Amino acid sequence: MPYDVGLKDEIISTRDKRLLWWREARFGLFIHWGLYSIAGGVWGDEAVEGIGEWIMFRRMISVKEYEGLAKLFNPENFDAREWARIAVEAGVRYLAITAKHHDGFCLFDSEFTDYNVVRSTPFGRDVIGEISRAFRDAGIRVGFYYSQTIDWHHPDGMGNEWDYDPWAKDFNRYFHNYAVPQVLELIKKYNPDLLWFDIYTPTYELARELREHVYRAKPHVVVSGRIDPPTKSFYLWNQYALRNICRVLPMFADYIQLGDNQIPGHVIRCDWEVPVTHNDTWGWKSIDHGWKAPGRVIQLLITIVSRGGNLLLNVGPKPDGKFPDESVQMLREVGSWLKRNGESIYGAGPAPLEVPENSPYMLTYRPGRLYIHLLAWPWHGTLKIKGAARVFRARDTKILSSDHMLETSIQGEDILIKRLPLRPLDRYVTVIAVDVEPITGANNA
Ligand code: FHN
Repeated sequence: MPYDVGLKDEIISTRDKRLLWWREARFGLFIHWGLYSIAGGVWGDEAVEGIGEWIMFRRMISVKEYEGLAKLFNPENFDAREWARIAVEAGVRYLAITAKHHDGFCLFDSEFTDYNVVRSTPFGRDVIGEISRAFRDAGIRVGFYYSQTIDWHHPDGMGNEWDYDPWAKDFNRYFHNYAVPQVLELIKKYNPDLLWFDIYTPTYELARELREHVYRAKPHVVVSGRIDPPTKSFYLWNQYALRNICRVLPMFADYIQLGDNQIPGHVIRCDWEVPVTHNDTWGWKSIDHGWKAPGRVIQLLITIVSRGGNLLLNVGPKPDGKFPDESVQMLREVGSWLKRNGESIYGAGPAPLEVPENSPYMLTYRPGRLYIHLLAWPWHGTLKIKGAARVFRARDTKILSSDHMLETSIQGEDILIKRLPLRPLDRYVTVIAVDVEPITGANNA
């Protein structure tokens, strides 16, 4: 395909507009659900190590045997409206759900394969269709995960060399005749707000082609970071390059995707997102009990927003169609914290102020307001925000979730927050909101 420079300029110049809702959102829900959820990390009577959705690869299960799981897919308790209700309660603003993961099974009704939920399971319902409607009705933006490169079911897809002869594979054929048409089909049928690609697209040419197709079909759909070619991982996994990441990424995507559970140690001042597991798998694993407590998830959300990113938090529903109880409980707690403190998260970002290492607080900011997230309670009643007086003049200061007003004073370059209550007001993280006026010419970020 000839390189269309005009289209490139158009795609890049419209990025800000596409990302308007995504930048404000800060918190999304990731859902991995598919045939691997039925296996739940166990094959035969053997517990299989590693992330649950990779079980087919780990055990090199033949396509034919794995296909047998489709006959067992009958989630009697699945209710898309219930999922959407939990998501609203959790305070997430967008969704990314696996329309097709690496195992190739489609949770939507595709005209390009019978290996889909409608045509090859006893359930026979269009899961992606039901979820799209339910989440959209609930006011949550809808995104689809689509594995554009790895497909262990398709003879020409990447990754399955135990069933298929690599000498006979034609990846370009898979990409042009199957992956791209399916992505366009998803856009046409369900009108997503976000497309979430994974791993990478193998070459610049194919990544560009996919990006151009998506843009032509729906200019407003946001495209996630892993559409970009594999060189992106050199930058992401090199801590020195990570400092300058915004100079090279994203390429064809709209924003940068950090590695799974990769929390950067510093602010990244361009658009990025990190996918995070609730336990140690994406797809349901009956034997994985490493759940993160709600307080830990809240701290991760604050850390990520304070460094400029979005958190995409994963849930792996069970084969019966229910979210794990631990995830429901965690989402409820995170949501109730956000009800009290969401102003410091949605539409907020990093403060223009360096936070010294090991500080007992993290900062988020929006023009006119600084939010101080307290990680350790200052029992003596006074908190020092290092260097803040160089950057801001403090005005009204209060505990965000209450009308409890606080006092401030200046000590050298620091701002002191005084008269803090005797104990934390929030069982997770108490947030202080300071109305601030920037000091002209100061820049400490
Ligand atoms: O291989 C996948 C994995 O199964 C999962 O979907 C994660 C989510 O970010 N992405 C890939 C690994 O990075």
